[in-house]
Amino acid sequence: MDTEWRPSACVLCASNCGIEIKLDGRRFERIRGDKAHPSSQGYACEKPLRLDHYQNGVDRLTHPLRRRPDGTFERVDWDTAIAEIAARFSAVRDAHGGESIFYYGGGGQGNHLGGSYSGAFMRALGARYRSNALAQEKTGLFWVSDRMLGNMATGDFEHCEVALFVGKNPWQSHGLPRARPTLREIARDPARCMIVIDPRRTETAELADIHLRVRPGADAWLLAAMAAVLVQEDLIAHEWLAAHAVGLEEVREALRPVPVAAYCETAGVPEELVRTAARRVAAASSVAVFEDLGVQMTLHSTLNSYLDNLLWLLTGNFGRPGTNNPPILFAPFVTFSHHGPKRDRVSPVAGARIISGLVPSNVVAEEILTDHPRRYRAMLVETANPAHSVADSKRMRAAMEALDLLVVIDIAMTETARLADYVLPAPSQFEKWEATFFNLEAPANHFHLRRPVLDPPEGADLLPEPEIHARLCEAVGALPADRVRPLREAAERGRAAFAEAFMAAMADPRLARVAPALLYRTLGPTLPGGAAAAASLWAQAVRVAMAHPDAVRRAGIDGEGVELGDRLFDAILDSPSGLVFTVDEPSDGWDRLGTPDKKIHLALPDLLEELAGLGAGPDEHPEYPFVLSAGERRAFTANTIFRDPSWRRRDVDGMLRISPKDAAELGLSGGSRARVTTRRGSVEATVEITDTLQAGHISLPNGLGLSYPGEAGEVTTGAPPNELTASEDRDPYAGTPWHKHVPARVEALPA
Ligand SMILES: Nc1nc2c(c(=O)[nH]1)N[C@H]1C(S)=C(S)[C@@H](COP(=O)(O)OP(=O)(O)OC[C@H]3O[C@@H](n4cnc5c(=O)[nH]c(N)nc54)[C@H](O)[C@@H]3O)O[C@H]1N2
Ligand SMILES: Nc1nc2c(c(=O)[nH]1)N[C@H]1C(S)=C(S)[C@@H](COP(=O)(O)OP(=O)(O)OC[C@H]3O[C@@H](n4cnc5c(=O)[nH]c(N)nc54)[C@H](O)[C@@H]3O)O[C@H]1N2
Ligand code: SF4
Ligand SMILES: [Mo]
Repeated sequence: MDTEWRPSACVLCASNCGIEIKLDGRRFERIRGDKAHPSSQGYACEKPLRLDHYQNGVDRLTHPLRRRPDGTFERVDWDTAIAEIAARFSAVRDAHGGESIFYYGGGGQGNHLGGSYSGAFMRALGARYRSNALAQEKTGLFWVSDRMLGNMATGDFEHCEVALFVGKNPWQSHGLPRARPTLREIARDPARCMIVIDPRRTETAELADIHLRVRPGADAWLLAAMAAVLVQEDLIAHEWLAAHAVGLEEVREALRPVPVAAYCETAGVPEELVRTAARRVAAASSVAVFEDLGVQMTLHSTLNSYLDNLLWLLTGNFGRPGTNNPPILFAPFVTFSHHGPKRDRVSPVAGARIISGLVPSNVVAEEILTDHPRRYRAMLVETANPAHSVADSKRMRAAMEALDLLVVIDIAMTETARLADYVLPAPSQFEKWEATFFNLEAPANHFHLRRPVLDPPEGADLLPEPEIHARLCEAVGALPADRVRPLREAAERGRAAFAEAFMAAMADPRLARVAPALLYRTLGPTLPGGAAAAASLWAQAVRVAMAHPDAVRRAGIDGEGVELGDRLFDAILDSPSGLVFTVDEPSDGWDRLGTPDKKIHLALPDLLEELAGLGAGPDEHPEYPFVLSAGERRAFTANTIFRDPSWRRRDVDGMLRISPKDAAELGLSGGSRARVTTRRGSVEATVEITDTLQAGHISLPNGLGLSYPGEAGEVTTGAPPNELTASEDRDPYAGTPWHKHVPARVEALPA
């Protein structure tokens, strides 16, 4: 056995904890947290111990595949695949315009390096529209934060006095550094306080000082009541707001008439507890907030995000340690443009609002299944499984089948890959250079460029994503050899010569649009240890150094201008466990407000109007008496990153959770089978009776219902949640789905 511990990172959630891996041949023999990782510092939960099921899954792709007319796949070589794909995308562009080519994905939980190259090929084709999973969870919050702050903010849970989790269960889903020790520290300290808003008594709620056990879907009423308590009891940070915010009067006017007692009743939470929570937030020296899918995927989700932001802004919890601060993103995976010229874009068919460059996932099928002249005709999917993960799988499958061309880049034979005309196989995240762009920490932020841990399997014919995109660019003539050569030569002469030549080349828009691929082909080959895939990071390092030179120097990197960026880039190449790349001064967050007047804009008229019009409560559906949360994070879920069901030690087929009262009424016992039916479809599941759920609320986990080769052929384990969801069930502003609020009924099945 190999005795070497190889540094890498866990790829199962956005925390991307540093890990070390010991190999036995190609098998992951042992895995432990990497103490040298600047963010996780040796912490890891139990899930990465099972990463071998990702790395060595039996449905890994080994060769490029092309669909035959009869629907089966045949192997083709890369030259054929690239040439045919380039020709077919070009034909779609010639016939219908580049705008008819759609891109979905670009990064899962831990792999964003490959996606940083995809824009080159898409821009070369003239494609303009894209989407990914962020457009079914975070875009409502992004839109609100963009308008209020011109940026986003992340909570500092290490230093906060009060931690507020809204529809977020970090004990299971993580998302903050060293989640479990951090939660335990807050729970243990009598001077600190944890407030959880969740209909379920989650593992996090068990640790909380205050659990506001909201009725599913009634967060808007609860959050409105909390914000109203701040205004009506005059608990707001007057001086701070006078110095830093505009629009306070409109907000106070909207919150003054809110009937707190009635709204608490609608929300199903005792009024006194709501007041206690609001007063605790107001009294704290610092409050950090994390809102997640529980409010982002339910009714009024964009309004929820707005009210949630108001809670911490009205109490002055921004721009200090322990509060909420805008992180310096190393490679921005989200852009904020509301206060700039690129605002107010909409999708071509449905006219849906494009937020942070993303078309809502829920409208993609609608934008294809139509005879509208501007419909999407071709699609490139990379590191995503939309046929499974987007609402309304049936409709999504029909849409993908209706395309003239579907190309999928993945490592495994997914539900989406099965529908493709071409499937392009990439090495796993442990077989290539990779990085996460989910660097969301402040005041100190980190970046981790991961090295390959092992080679791709012998005999497999795989290409990393940057190489695929560069070849596709070349095949459509977007990387002319006579323009590449001089830059390549400059790179050989050294970084200073390269920087100068590259900046000059960027004046040519045809080269600028393929900049990542150009970097890969020119700077890439000169990087040490085969790190060509890191080339796009050079441009990001230079950008960060130019925009935030003091923060970079505080992280211990010296220099000025481009040279500072160069040194940062070299430090990244030289830090196999990651490094801190920026350190803020406490007040730096204010400089990063993207509003033109550098003030916080409190009043959003359209959302204040929605607030004023909140009805008597979430609608009831007599035929569907339950609210189903379709996609709960549990100990044994990890999106669709693990396809092999045997990675689950417990909850193997993802049980249907239901309250004791409902189970008794329906004649269900633990371990029995039940059918869940919604307006869109029906699935069967094994029952788990638990008093952590309130009556009327049921839940199924996310990521289940994948098919995987078993001894006797393909086996599908558990219920695919999006067989139950409908694409029109979405937020009116952001188009984000109501996965946490699917009207459903349940029946017992015979044993
Ligand atoms: N174990 C595990 N961890 C993961 C993932 C995974 O698949 N498995 N996926 C990762 C990803 S992609 C993401 S986006 C995050 C998501 O992380 P979370 O958002 O924390 O995950 P969920 O369990 O989907 O939803 C959070 C909570 O919302 C609650 N909820 C349901 N309905 C409502 C409601 O009406 N109001 C309120 N306030 N709460 C409600 C649920 O009870 C649940 O506890 O997790 C990441 N981490
Ligand atoms: N009903 C319901 N639906 C949901 C949710 C829910 O709670 N309920 N949650 C939503 C959320 S928050 C999210 S984030 C999405 C997640 O859904 P998706 O965005 O579709 O992504 P994943 O399920 O994470 O799948 C990642 C894909 O990347 C592939 N992959 C892994 N490594 C590599 C690599 O190195 N290169 C390439 N090219 N591919 C690779 C995997 O094989 C897998 O196919 O699901 C959403 N869908
Ligand atoms: S917290 Fe997330 S990234 Fe860290 S080890 Fe667990 S699943 Fe992996
Ligand atoms: Mo997600």
